[in-house]
Amino acid sequence: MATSERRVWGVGTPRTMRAHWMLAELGLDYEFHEILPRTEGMEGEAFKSLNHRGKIPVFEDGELVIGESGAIVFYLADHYRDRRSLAPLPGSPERAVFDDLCFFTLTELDAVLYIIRRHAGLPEVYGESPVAVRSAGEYFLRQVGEMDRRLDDGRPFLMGDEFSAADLLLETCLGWAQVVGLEISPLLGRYRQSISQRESYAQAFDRNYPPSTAHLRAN
Ligand SMILES: N[C@@H](CCC(=O)N[C@@H](CS)C(=O)NCC(=O)O)C(=O)O
Repeated sequence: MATSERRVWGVGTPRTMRAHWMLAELGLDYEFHEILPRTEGMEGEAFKSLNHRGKIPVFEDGELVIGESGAIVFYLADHYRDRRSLAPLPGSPERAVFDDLCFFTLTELDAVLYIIRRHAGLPEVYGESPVAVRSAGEYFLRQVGEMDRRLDDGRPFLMGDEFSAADLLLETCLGWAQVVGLEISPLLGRYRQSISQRESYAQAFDRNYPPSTAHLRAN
């Protein structure tokens, strides 16, 4: 496939980081557009024709166009598994555990962080709500304890000895939590530290966070 058939729209946020990081883990070439949330980049006709949600990331692979970062991660892991295994085989018990961890991360951690982002970081768009922000922070810290318990047996990664896309999703949430001032446990801090030393992480980080996005780290 020609490089130009794979394309990521969006940089500067934990959600866009997931697409860039998966592509880096798989060693796939692609083009990307440095579109930031709520900027004029999102108003371009080419982007709008692909995406009516007004959200980044958006990912194209030939005729395929998808937007949810979790779906992008799952698609890349499954479609390109011959390059490298980042998720157990669909239908296997291991995959059920993997899916459980990924959906937990997306619905119990990511979605909760976005409450903080909307109601503390973007009050002019979504309204100010200190109660929602405080309660989301407390909820996040309670729920992320589940990941502490899972890693407490000394395993380096959520699925055991091998890095998987579940780690990629969790790390993007842990980094985001720290940016919004939530204090994760020392164990999760060490887990983050070791995962962020991956070469593919550094590559994706450089793409996802060009200097112009430093102020937007948690968008
Ligand atoms: N559930 C979606 C969330 C996408 C999303 O909310 N993206 C943010 C940036 S991280 C965005 O585009 N926000 C624009 C807005 O809400 O105005 C995903 O994980 O991809």
